[in-house]
Amino acid sequence: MQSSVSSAKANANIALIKYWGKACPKLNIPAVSSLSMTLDGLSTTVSIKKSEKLTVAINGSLAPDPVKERVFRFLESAHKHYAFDNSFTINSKSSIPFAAGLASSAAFYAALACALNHHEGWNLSQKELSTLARLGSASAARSIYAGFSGLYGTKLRSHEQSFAFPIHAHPDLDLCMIVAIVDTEPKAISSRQAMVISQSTSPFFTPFVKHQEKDFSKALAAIRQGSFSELGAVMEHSTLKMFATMWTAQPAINYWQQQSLGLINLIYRIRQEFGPIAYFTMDAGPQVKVLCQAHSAPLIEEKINNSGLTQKIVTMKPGAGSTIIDEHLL
Ligand code: 2P0
Repeated sequence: MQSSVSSAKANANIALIKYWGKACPKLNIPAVSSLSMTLDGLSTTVSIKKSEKLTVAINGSLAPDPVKERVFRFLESAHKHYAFDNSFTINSKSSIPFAAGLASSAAFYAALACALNHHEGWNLSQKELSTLARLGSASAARSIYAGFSGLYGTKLRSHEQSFAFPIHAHPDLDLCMIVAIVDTEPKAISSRQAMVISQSTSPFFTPFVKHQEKDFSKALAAIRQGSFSELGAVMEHSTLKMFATMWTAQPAINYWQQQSLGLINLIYRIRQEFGPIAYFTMDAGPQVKVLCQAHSAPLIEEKINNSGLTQKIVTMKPGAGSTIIDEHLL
């Protein structure tokens, strides 16, 4: 008998207010609330079907053991909340470079959660789906939703309470994210490991957590009210506080490259010359992401292209949430 296949697609998201550290590693509950933009154009498709034992393939090749092990742990964890036979063949295809700070795990686990829900006929709401995706990768909870979304972390320690929710952006914002690719080699240290080291050794981690709710509320209000410069300013502030916890960890963690700093200085120069039209953020990798409004994008793209600091740039609008598709990889 042939087993049925379920497939889903999800877009990556970039945090404007950063998730860093865990309140509960077992349930993968973030130490802080975070907020992000789901991107149109960096996507992952996942197909699943039942099998005797777990196999995981990414872009046509069997996944390395640590990746497969992590999928196995996600399925075990999901099994504690939903009854199902958790052995699958999983194939995925992605346009996102793996482990380069471009949210490849967010898109993967959002798509996997969505496919699993469909395959098992659980009929989960988007809110429930976000908690399921969070068990795989906390940032994946945010990729369930289109456009902008928030994810509750903080001291809430129950699986059901750490969920993502959609944020309705003011139409005047018309935001774009310019992703400036500096280097797509996989990172030397995973964000999961880097979080543990920052949380357990940086003297700046506690202040980072303490200030997060204020940043989160500020960003939420700025998105709803359409205040671009307030959103950009608090995004940069959140980004730099997250990196402060990495640089002051023991051992110190650094994802930045020379070009990353060059691009950040370029953004400062653009603001000096043209006013508050561009703000940067970065994640666990050297790429620089620039938040701007659609009408300013061509000017900023030109400045970045002329800097000679990037391999390529991709400009993205807010994208769709995770969804079931008919294009199967199995
Ligand atoms: C974020 N990052 O908010 C932050 C900012 C990277 C820097 O979420 O351990 O892959 O799987 O929950 O979600 C990357 O970490 O970590 C991340 P896990 P995840 O987007």
